[in-house]
Amino acid sequence: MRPSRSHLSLTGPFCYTMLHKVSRSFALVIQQLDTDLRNAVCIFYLVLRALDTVEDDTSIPTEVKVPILLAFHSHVYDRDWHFACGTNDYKVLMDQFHLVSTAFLELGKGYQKAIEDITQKMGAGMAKFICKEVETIDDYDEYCHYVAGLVGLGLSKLFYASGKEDMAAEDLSNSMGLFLQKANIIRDYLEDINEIPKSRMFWPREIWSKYVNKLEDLKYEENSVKAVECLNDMVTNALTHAEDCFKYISALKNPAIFRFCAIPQVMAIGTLALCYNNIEVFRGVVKMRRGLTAKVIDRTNKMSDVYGAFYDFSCMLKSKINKNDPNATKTLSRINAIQKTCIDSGVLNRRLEILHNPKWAKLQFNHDCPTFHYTGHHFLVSLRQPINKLVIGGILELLSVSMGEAYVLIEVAFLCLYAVFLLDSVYPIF
Ligand code: D61
Ligand code: MG
Repeated sequence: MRPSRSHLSLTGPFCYTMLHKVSRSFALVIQQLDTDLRNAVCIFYLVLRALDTVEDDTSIPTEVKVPILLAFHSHVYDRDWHFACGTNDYKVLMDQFHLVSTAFLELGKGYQKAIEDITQKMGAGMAKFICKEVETIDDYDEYCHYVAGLVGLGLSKLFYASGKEDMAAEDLSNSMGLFLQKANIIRDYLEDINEIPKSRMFWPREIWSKYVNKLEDLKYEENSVKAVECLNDMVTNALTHAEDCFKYISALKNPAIFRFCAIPQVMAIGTLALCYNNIEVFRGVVKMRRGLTAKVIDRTNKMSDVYGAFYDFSCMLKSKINKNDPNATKTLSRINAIQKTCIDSGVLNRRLEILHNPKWAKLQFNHDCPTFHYTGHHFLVSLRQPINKLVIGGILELLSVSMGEAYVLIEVAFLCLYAVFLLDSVYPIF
């Protein structure tokens, strides 16, 4: 008999190449897990991505699609099963699906069972929502549970099966997925509404109907004010999951698993901060820049980094709240709750001491900018490294300022630097 590893060594290169092609963000974090768990998570990803390719292909008729979604969990055991759909790299994944099944069959039985179970539940949930719209906020949470909360549950099972982690609570695992999925659904409004041949709608009617008559009306220029208010309502809804994410992440023991879980969550709060009050969500693609993404990946290693990043991103979000927004109070109270958790953790003490030093009071600039309000304070909070082009670029992007407005920020940056010399400060970031 051949040793079980030999198959994986044949299909392994395909699976990792495929992973890089179909996942812009997850390939990097999956890659840094330890071997055995890395293979399981990679196959888990590819199986679910294939299932999602079926769900996402709006050209497949419902009566064809639903049975495939329902039976998908059994297709992973069948090396000959094949269904052509999707486009570009997703099409290659579907065409070559037998290589994914082959790799799946090489995994340990514990991993296989966990993947099968989640695939079955996700397929059933997706099938349910093929014929049903996301009406209420409960529907929205239910849909997000199927497509992302279940991934959180499955990953917790895989971590436990690897012997590296304790079993996490189900509701916390679910929240990990909901926070990521909601950030995606918010950011992808335009892409989903413009989907051909049929638009895809995940924003719940219970939220958008407060602002417009049809979800697609949000993209028209004459509804800009309502669109941004609706967007802010959606972001406020997503923020409720942040605290469960802290609980989940802080209980992790293995450093590689920690990074794997923490990095996407930091990116999600970054995406929410970027999208908040930003009309560009309805005009084109709003994404964190590569440089900022690279920094998040590089600097998310321990719990204090997570609290620090959530604190910084929520400061930026807070600085964008317009007091005339119908949900301003609600958004502010959710931000304050997140910041309180970060502060109460105790790991930010050194930073806060420095920031609350009275000498910084002199740096409370209040520039009237058309798209946002900020103070020198917020600006300082976000600087953890020496000022350089990347940092300034990242901050401009996060605050969604155009180059035309940038000079104000750059001026503030230099004033801050100047003040540091004047006041002979030892602020550790400089
Ligand atoms: C820790 C670390 C990663 C986590 C986690 C906890 C909990 C949940 C998740 C990742 C899942 C988050 C999904 C958020 C992104 N949304 C999508 O990709 C949508 O598809 C959902 C169905 C397929 C899910 C596939 C998946 C995703 C991430 C994984 C994974 C499986 C397995 C392991 C690790 C991460 C979205 O896709 C379209 C697109 O954005 O391209 C959609 O169709 O709505
Ligand atoms: Mg999908």
